[in-house]
Amino acid sequence: MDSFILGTAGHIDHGKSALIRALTGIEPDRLKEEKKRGISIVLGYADISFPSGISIGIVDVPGHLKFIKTMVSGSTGMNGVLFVIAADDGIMAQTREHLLILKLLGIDMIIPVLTKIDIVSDETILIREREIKYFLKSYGYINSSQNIIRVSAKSGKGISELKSEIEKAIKGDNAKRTALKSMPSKIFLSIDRIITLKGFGTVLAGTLKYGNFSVGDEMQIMPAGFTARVKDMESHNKKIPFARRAMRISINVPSIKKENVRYGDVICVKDSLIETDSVFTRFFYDTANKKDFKNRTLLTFMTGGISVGAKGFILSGKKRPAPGDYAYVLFKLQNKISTMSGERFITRDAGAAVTVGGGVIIDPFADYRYDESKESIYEGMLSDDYEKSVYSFIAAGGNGDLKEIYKRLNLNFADFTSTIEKLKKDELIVADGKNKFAFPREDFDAGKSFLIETVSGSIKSETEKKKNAFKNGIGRQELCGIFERNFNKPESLFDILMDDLLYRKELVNDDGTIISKGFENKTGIENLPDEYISIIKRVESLLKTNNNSVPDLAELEKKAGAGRKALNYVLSLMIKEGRVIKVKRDIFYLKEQVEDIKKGLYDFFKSNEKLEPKDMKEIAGVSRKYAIPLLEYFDHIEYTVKRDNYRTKRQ
Ligand SMILES: Nc1nc2c(ncn2[C@@H]2O[C@H](COP(=O)(O)OP(=O)(O)OP(=O)(O)O)[C@@H](O)[C@H]2O)c(=O)[nH]1
Ligand SMILES: [Mg+2]
Repeated sequence: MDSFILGTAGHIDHGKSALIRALTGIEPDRLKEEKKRGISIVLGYADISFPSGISIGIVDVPGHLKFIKTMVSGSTGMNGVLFVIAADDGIMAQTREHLLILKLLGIDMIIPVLTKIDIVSDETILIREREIKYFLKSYGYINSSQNIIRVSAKSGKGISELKSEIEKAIKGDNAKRTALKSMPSKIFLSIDRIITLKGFGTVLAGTLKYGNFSVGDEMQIMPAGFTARVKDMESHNKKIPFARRAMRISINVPSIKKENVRYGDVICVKDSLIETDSVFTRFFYDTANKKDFKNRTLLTFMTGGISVGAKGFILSGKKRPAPGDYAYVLFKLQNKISTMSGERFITRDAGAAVTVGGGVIIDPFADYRYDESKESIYEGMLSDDYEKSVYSFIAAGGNGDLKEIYKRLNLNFADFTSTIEKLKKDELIVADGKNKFAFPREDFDAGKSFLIETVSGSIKSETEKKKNAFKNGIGRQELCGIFERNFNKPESLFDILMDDLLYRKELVNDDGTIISKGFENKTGIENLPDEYISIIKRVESLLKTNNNSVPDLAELEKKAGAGRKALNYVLSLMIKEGRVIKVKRDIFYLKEQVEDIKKGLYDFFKSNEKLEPKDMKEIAGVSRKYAIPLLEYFDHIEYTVKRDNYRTKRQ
């Protein structure tokens, strides 16, 4: 079976199903009711083999106005279409609407077929052919040299000619697809049949639009999120071990309950798709509309097999697109769906009676604001060249979360990862070491300058700096806040930038405060303004006043005549320079005091093995209030080891 799905399209009763019957010998109208009423209601399936060995799947759609939804869902997986017009009627309402839908779905391979030629005159045939050529051209199907195939399903006339035309089209399509390098897509199947078979359980069917997989693989059903192993698989009633793109398949997943699956749910690889209720699109507002497109109009949004209420928010340029205009539109959906970039959609009016437009999903979850200057990036997101599309997703302005970006575009994980590596190597993007976040090179460079300038701007002149010792830099958190507010980029970029700047020593992290390069030597005590120097002097003398029974922090604050903030700042500088040692949260000693005590301990251990609290009291000449913190401090610096209620010297 070759990877090609041929579909039908055209007005009701124009002979679509009869044509499939004549081509394949298979009856596409299986339902009793279809036979009784003589119309198609659901999608019909058939397949056909050609003498050359090619064999393909066929999907027959109903033409009735009421079943447009079915027509849309059937058409999304089609690679080519037999576009059927009955010679007696000519172009009718659903001839137009189906062609518009095919155009919006991006299906450009159509074979026009004029049916029922047995009941009209040769002259009528010529008139119809002229009408059809003109009509196809008006929808942009401009290949006017293309043959319109004349057939009669009744007499069989033209059927063999049609067969060779189909074979030619498939070969052309295959050549085109091999030429495109954008083939490594992820698995995507929109469910169009849900069946329970006695003894087998749930069977889900649809056209495998992209990717390929095998029996035994784990699949996920989105947006519900259930995962299951594929137990068995069939295509055209034959068991198959392996499914390829564009095959019609049904898969047996006994572990999934039928009632948990909805039409239009998507089968994919686990964690490869997002769920969303807001999609960013390029929208075509059909020429046949009478009025301009109104913002926030309630519409029916159809993609794959899904049909959901939606409001369109016009993002781009002209406020109200006129009939025939393209516009960037954000659709807010009433329910969550799963889809991906590049998927097509149709919008009908709220009652779903008329197709008003449709287009292509650029990003199924835009986490950035629309920006007119980025339109070429938005178009790049749809590029067939996946290096370009991955880059464009990163450059669109979101938070750079690569896992989320992967879930939004149609590229399998391995190719996505290698594309990221390639873009990094080409210096088009910058990512963190673990490839969690990535940003375009320009944003990275601009962000770097912004941070360097912000930090150096915070350190004004030497005199100003001296006036306010705390403004010697910016706390990392505060700097991040300034970055997010003024540079309009997310924290993830800030973190990558900061790591890089610190690694290259363009900025310096001074105990959580970010300071400029070259300033690291100017934060020392000798550069402090005089009032701080005097606080330092007072602290030093206060710590010495009562031998080793030093004042605690509260007392220091009282006696040094400095605020808590200034005192803490001064103490942190003294600790950094090694002049003061923090023995406990609120107990500080001068370095020489600690050294004296240590010397006392050294002498003590010459003739003793066990050090008890009473010994420390004696050595340091202090009460229990200080002895215990001092003992713990010496444990902490690994000079002593605690055992039960005494200490020994660490060997
Ligand atoms: N004389 C003649 N009758 C045809 C031909 N093709 C189809 N018909 C008849 O036209 C009627 C409709 O044919 P279908 O094939 O059911 O039409 P359809 O396009 O599938 O209709 P829907 O699926 O309901 O949209 C049937 O009675 C067919 O027998 C033909 O080439 N010649
Ligand atoms: Mg039919």
